[in-house]
Amino acid sequence: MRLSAYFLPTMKETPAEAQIVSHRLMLRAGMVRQASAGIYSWLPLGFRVLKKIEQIVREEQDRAGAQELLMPTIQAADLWRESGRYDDYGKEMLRIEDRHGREMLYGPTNEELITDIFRASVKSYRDLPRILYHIQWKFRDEVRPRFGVMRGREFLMKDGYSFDLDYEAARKSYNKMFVSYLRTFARLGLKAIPLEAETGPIGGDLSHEFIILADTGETGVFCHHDLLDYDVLAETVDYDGDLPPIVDFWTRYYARTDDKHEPEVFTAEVPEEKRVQRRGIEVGHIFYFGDKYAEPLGATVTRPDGSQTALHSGSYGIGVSRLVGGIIEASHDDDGIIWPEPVAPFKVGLINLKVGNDGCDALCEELYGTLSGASVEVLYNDRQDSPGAKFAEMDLIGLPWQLIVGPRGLKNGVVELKSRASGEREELSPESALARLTG
Ligand code: 5CA
Repeated sequence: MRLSAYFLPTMKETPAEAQIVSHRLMLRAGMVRQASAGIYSWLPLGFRVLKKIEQIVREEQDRAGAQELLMPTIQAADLWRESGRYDDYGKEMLRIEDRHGREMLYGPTNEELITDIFRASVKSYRDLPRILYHIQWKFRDEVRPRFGVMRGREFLMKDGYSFDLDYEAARKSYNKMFVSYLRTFARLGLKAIPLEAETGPIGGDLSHEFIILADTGETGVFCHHDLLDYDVLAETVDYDGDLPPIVDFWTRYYARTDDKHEPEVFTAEVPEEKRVQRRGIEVGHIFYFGDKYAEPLGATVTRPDGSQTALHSGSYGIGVSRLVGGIIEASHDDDGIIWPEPVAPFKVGLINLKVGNDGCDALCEELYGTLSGASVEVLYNDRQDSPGAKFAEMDLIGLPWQLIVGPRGLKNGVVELKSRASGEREELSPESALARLTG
C-alpha cells in the first residue's frame, strides 16, 4: 500500500477525550473514529488489525474443534422471555420495535439464540458433543462507556457455546476452550492469565476470566507470580487427548479477580515474594452453566437408555475489538504503538527519505515490488514529508520493521532496517534486507 493513496488520518495532537494510552494512540494513529458514545468506526489501519485478531481467534477455535456459524445481531424479545432474561437484563439491553410493533433487541450475547437453533434440530446424544461459535457485533448499553474500544457499547465478540450430555462431557468442552484460549492469547503476543471469576448475568457456577496485566485495567488481579512465566506455545496440544493436566497446571495456584479475592487465603497460599497484585484487562471469559438455558427453553436430547435430559452447556467469549486496545496497552512506548508481528496491520514500513531522487525512488519501487510479490505487507511512505515527520509517523503506527532508503546510504549501497520493538538499526545491502523480511 502506498501511503500517498492510503486513508490514514493520523493526528499530531493528543485528543483531549482519551483517558488511556491505547485510546489516545488508536485515535492518533487513525485506527478508529468515534461515531457516538462507545460506538466506533474502524478506519482502514484499525480494521486490518481487527481482522488479524479475528483470524487468529478463528484458527484456534477451529483447531479446538469448534465450528463457525453466524447469527444475526437483532433478536426477538420472545426468545429472551423464555429464558427469563428479557426483564433481568435491564437497561443494558438495547430494545427495538419493528414496524409491526414486534419487540426486538440488539443482542448483548447469544445463549438463547444458539439454544433455540440447537433445540430445533438436535434430539439425540449421538449428535453430541458440539461447540459452535460466531464472531459478531454485540451491543450493551453500558452506563459508562469509556477507554475507547475497551469498554464500548457496540463491540466485536467471539462467542462460542458448547452442548453436551452431562457434566463430565461438558467439562471436556470447557477444558478445550480453556486450553485454546491460552494458545489464542499467546499467539496474539499476550501473556494472559486464567483467573477464577464471578459469572454475572451469564450465570452458572464455574467460570474463568482471562486477563492481561495492565495498570489501566478495570479488574483487580491477585495471583502467583509463576503463572506469568510459561510459554504455552512451546508444546502442541491434542484437543482429543488428556487436557485436565494442562488445566490443572494453570489452576493449581491462587489466581482470582477482585470479586473472588480472599486476602487470608491469598497470604496463606502464596509466599510473599511470589504475590502479584495488579490491575488487568479482561480479554476473555468462559462459563459453565449446565442447563440454565436448555431447561427453560426445553432443549433436551435422549440418553442412550431412551430417557430425556436437558443439554449441559457453557459459553466462551473473547473481546475481539477490546483486544486491539488491550494489545496496545501491553505494547507501546512514548513514541507510539509497537505491534506484535502476528497482528501488525503491515509488517514493514518502507520509508523513502528523498522522494524525487531517482536512485531512492527506483530502489524503493524495487523493494516495494519484491516485498509485495512475496506477500509481505508493506506500507510505503512515498510522500513528500520531512524525514522527521516520516519517522515519527512510522513510530506512531508501530509497524514491526522500518526499511529506510536515503541518498547517503544509497551511495554506499546500503539501506537501513529498524526494529520498532528494540529500536535497533542496522545498515545492510538491499538484498540482505529483503532476505531478512521475506524469510
Ligand atoms: N456469552 C458470554 C460468553 S460467550 C459473554 O457474553 N461473556 S462476557 O460478558 O464476559 O463477554 C465476553 C468478552 O467480551 C469479555 O471477556 C470482554 O473481553 C468482551 N466485552 C464485554 N463487554 C465489553 C464491552 N463493553 N466492550 C468491549 N468488550 C467487551
